[in-house]
Formats: sequence, C-alpha cells, structure tokens
Amino acid sequence: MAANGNYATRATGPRCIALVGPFQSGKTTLLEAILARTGAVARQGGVEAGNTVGDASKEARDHRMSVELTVATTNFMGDPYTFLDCPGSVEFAHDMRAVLPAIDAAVVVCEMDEKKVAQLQLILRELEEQKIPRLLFLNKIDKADAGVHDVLNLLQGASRTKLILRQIPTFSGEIISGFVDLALERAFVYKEHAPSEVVALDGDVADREKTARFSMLETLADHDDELMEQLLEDIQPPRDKVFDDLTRELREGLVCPVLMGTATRANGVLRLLKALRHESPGIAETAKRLGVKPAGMDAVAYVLKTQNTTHGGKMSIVRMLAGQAGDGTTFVSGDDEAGRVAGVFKLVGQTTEKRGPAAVGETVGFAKVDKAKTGDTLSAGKHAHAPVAKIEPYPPVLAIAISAKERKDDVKLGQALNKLAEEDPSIIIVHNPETHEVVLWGQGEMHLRVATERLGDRYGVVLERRQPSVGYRETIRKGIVQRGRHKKQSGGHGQYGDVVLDIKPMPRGSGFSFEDKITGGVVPRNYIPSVEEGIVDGLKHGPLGFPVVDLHVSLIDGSYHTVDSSDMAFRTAGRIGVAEGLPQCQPVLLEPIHLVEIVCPTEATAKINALLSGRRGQILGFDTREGWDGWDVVRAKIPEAEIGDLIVEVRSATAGAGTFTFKFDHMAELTGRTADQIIAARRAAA
Ligand SMILES: Nc1nc2c(ncn2[C@@H]2O[C@H](COP(=O)(O)OP(=O)(O)OP(=O)(O)O)[C@@H](O)[C@H]2O)c(=O)[nH]1
Ligand SMILES: [Mg+2]
Repeated sequence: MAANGNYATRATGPRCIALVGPFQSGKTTLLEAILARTGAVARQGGVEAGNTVGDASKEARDHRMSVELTVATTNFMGDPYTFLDCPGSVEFAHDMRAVLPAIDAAVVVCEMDEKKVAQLQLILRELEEQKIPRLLFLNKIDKADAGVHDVLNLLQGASRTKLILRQIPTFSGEIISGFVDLALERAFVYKEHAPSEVVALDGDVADREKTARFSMLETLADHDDELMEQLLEDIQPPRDKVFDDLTRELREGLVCPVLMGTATRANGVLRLLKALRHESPGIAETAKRLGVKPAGMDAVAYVLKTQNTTHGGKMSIVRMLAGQAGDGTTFVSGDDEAGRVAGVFKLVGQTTEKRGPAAVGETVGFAKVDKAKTGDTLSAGKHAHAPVAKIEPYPPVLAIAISAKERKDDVKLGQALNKLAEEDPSIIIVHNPETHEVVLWGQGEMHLRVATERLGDRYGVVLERRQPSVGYRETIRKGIVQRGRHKKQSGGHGQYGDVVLDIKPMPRGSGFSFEDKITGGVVPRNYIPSVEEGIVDGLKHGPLGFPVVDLHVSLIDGSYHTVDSSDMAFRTAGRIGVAEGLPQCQPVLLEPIHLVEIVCPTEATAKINALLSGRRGQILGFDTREGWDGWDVVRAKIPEAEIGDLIVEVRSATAGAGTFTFKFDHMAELTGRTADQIIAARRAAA
C-alpha cells in the first residue's frame, strides 16, 4: 500500500545536490544558471567565455572541461543548497563517485545523443547501486527538434528504473519554445534568463498533455495500487496525490523523473529547483540511508573532497551528517586522530568565505584537518562512527614516468606528489627501484596531463615525462660451466678469487637459485656468500641489458690464496663468472604478458577484438557481462608493451564507456625483429 501523505511535507533545511552526467552535457553551465537564478552570482558566465564558477581553475579553463569537483552553496527560497558540479569525463570519475554517498539527490544532466547513452548508463548505475534519488535534466533543448518525443526510448536503456517524463516540450515552428509540466498541468513559455511565463494550455498541446500525463500516472501507479484503481475507473487523481507519489517514488529510487531545459539560457532551471525543493529528500532521510543516527549531539561529517590551496592550506570539503562542528572541533576517523578544525568556510567555487559553525546537513570547507582523507567519515564524539561508505577508485589504466628536470627539485617533487595523491586518490604513485623512475598511474591521458600540469603550475616543479619502461627480463636457453677468476697483483696486498660456476636454465617463473657444492674447502666457507652476491650483481644486467631470471647457478669448484683472498675478491670473481658465462648460454629476451579484461558495450566487441589482435594479443574469448544488459567482457593475454596506451583506443572504440583491468600473467620469450629493436634501444640508452 502506498505511504500516502507521508511525504506531503517537503524536506526543509540545507540540501546537497550533485550535478552529474556524461562528458560535456552541460553540468557546469547548469550550475552557472542555478547560481545566477538564485542570486549567488550577478551574471551567468559561460564555459566558452571561461568565466564560470565551476570551471575556474587554470586547468579547467585551458581544457574547456571540468577536471575536478566544484562546490557552490547558494540559497533558494530560504534554504541553503550546495551544488556539487562533477566532472563528466570518465577519467575524473572518482571526484564524482566519492561525493555520491553524502548527497540528497543527483541531477543527471544529459542530452538527446545516442553516443552518450553508454556513459549515462555507467553513471545511473552508480546511483542505482548506492540507492541515491536521481532525476534527469535533459539539457540543450534549444538544439533539439521533434525527435525529442522519442527521448524516453533513447534514454530508458540507460536506466534500470522506469523513467518518467515530467514535462513535454511545446514548439513554435520547429523550435522548442516552452513546456508543459505534467504534474502541475500548466503550460510555460521559456524566457531567456528569466522565469518562464505561464500560458494557456489548449488545442493540440492539451491533447498531447493528456496522453503524456496518463503515461506518467501509469508508471507512478506501478508502485501505488490506489492510483492504479483510480486510473482503471477513470477517476482523476487529486493533484496532491500525484505530487505525493512523485515525491515518494523519487525518494525511494523507484522512478527517475525527466525534466528538460537549456542551461545556457537558464530555461527550465526554476522548475528544476522547485522540483528539488519539493521532492528531493533532506538530510534526515540521507542520514537514515547511511545509517547515521540523529541521537546525541556528536558531529559526524563525510569528506567529499580534499584540496590543497595555492597558499599551502589544506581544505576538507565535508557534508555534516549529524550534529554541529566549528572552529576547534576535534575529529577522529576510525581509530585515528583526524585533526582539529581551524576555520569553517562557505564555498562558492574558488571563493571561500569564513563562517560560523556548520549545522547538520550543511556542506562546508574545514581548514587544516590534517589527517582527514577523501571518503573518511569523521566523528567528534568519544566513539568513532563507522564509515558510512567506502568508494575505491577504479584501477588505473595508463602510466607515465616523470622526474624533476633539475635535481635540486627532487624534494619539492616528492612533496608535491604527496599533495597530489592526497587530493586525487585515483592517482597512484609508484617508485620503480630498478629504473629509479617515478611512475604516475592514472585514469587516462587527460587525467595524467592535468596531474602533471598541476605539479608545474601549483607546485612549480619543471618535469620531464617519459614512457614508463616495460619490465623486460632475459633468460638462457642452455647451460655452461664457466670459470670466473679475479687476480690482481699491484704491489703490496693483492686480490685473488677463483670460482667455477655451473649455470643451468630453469623453468619459467622460477627466478634465481644458488647452490653451494664445494667440497674439501677449495673455496673457504666464509667467502661463499660473497660469491653469491657477485652472481646476483652480475644478473642485474645480462648480455642483452636486462635482469636475468630463471636460472640455477651452482658453485662447483674454485681456489683461494691465503693472503690475497677477500670477500671483495670473491664477489668480483662471482660477477665475472656470470658475465663471461651468460653470453654463451643463448640468452633470450622475456617480456611480461598480462591478462586483460575489457568491458564494452556489445556493439563495440568486434572492434575490441580487432584492436587486441593488432596488439599481439591472444584472445581467450568473450562473454556477456554479468548483470549488464548489452555489455560484453573480452578476455585476452597481451604483452605489457602493448598495454601502454590501450585505454586510448578502447575509449575511442566505445564512445568513452569501455575500460579494462589487467594483471600480470607470465613472462614469454620474445625473438625476432621486435626483440632486436628492444635490445638495440636498451644498448643505445645505456
Ligand atoms: N546549445 C546549448 N549548449 C549548451 C547548453 N548547456 C551547455 N552547453 C554547451 O555545452 C558545452 C559543455 O558545457 P559544460 O557546461 O562545460 O558541460 P559539462 O557537463 O560541465 O562538461 P564536463 O564537466 O567537462 O563534463 C559548452 O560549450 C556549453 O556552452 C545548452 O543548454 N544548450
Ligand atoms: Mg563541467
């Protein structure tokens, strides 16, 4: 039975609403329209003009796209609203995913564009899984034509819950000039940068309205038996009941309403805000969803994002889930101290304004909570609150190697990297001890580009970038017995070490092993560890230039000198033994092969297969992706060298929606032209 009336009273108090959606759908423009409409900015800026609140950072302006989360608080009809403008590019998805747990509702900004449906599906999926109330805002209506009538057909495939058309467009000639709100049963014409005007609902529009309204009610009735009866008996349900159902079914995530408009002209924005005001849940319900009990006065806050301002200060952007917190509040996160708040700030993009304590439901910046991390649940009480969510970043898919151009910047680079990782958990920093490279792993080309730009712009480190080196190895195909002898007589104390090594190839994956087979003390016991060390030294750079693996070396014979022998001399002898022996053992290059799993919309599967084959991949097969209608998983083994920029091609073959994960599988012998080129390149570099 429908919980009639339960929702008749709208939520009051602060709201936190995320603007999400596929790449370039108009989220930042919509934020700008909202801020202008609610008086937070005097004039609506534009993305093209580079003067929006959302894309104010240098990197966002340079690339004309959002590259991180922007937070802006405004006021609408007496309540504070904080909007979270999330980047649409999948490469920056972590900034979106990390905020979702703590929002009241998401406005999913989308377009009538078939190519963006797969991306829309990915985003709706996140929201569905986290049970977050969501509504679609069909943007760029100024560019739409009569095809807009098909909007539900186009978009429904992306949503697992029923879409409900809340508005239908009205036309003046070919151009959409207004809309009818199907719940209010009222027609409006758009006015540029001003509220829409009510006009008479009559003629052909009135007929279309009746049909569309009926189908909206039918969908609502799926979750309301009483409404179903009324529809069957041809009774007009009261308007309040319709609003109650819309509200309840939105809040319970049973339906996903679709509103429309043109963000650049602020058309449809006021209706959107009113829908949020009346229908979106407030903090009470959101806290309930997260299992935060309002009992007691202890503050609980969720960290949406961590920023380091140019002036060095750390800012944790949080949503207050319970209680109140201000200057001096001390937080814990799990078993750890998180730190003490040194200032509470209201945020409107890059503008920050010091303010008083933050109340439950508000979204604010806390300065200098030293150890707070994005995604943490902070609590001020004696007992830590259990984490309300845990959002792991997607595994990284692309890497670059970087170093400071000037040695003197090494320390600065290290500090800057720490800050970068703190701000963006979807970047992973790996120090490769073998090559002394710092490797940045990220979500794509633009992601890594922006990361390195920030290292330069914000932290002033001039960088060099390279392709990260591939983990080649080499091994031997046949064995040998080889003497290694080190003898020096240069006046005074000499050096003497002499060993005979039996070198044998071993199966793939066995690494290196050493065996002492000395009998009769021909090499004194105490020197034997040094012999092994010398061999290990020698294996670091084999005859082809790479670390040598999969071999067994036995020390079978040797000799010593009572005065001239030393650890050092035996270590050198061991090294000489392998250095002279290995070239005669038919050395061969080994390359790492990874197991990759690519997920993609089914229509792209053939293209993915082709591009894997083109990259020396061995395709193991493909399957439908479990729980994902219209998606496949392709499995293949491909060389590490070919994974390099695989993501770039996968994305271009899948309109940005495909991705992959990989893990090391085995080392494989590589011969022929490719191998020769790799070996030659290594020699040239050395
Ligand atoms: N014609 C038209 N263009 C729009 C509308 N809204 C946004 N745009 C344009 O679409 C482009 C992308 O707008 P943004 O607001 O940056 O889109 P976004 O969703 O924030 O983009 P990302 O954050 O990079 O995903 C810009 O060129 C906007 O001017 C609209 O309603 N109509
Ligand atoms: Mg944007």
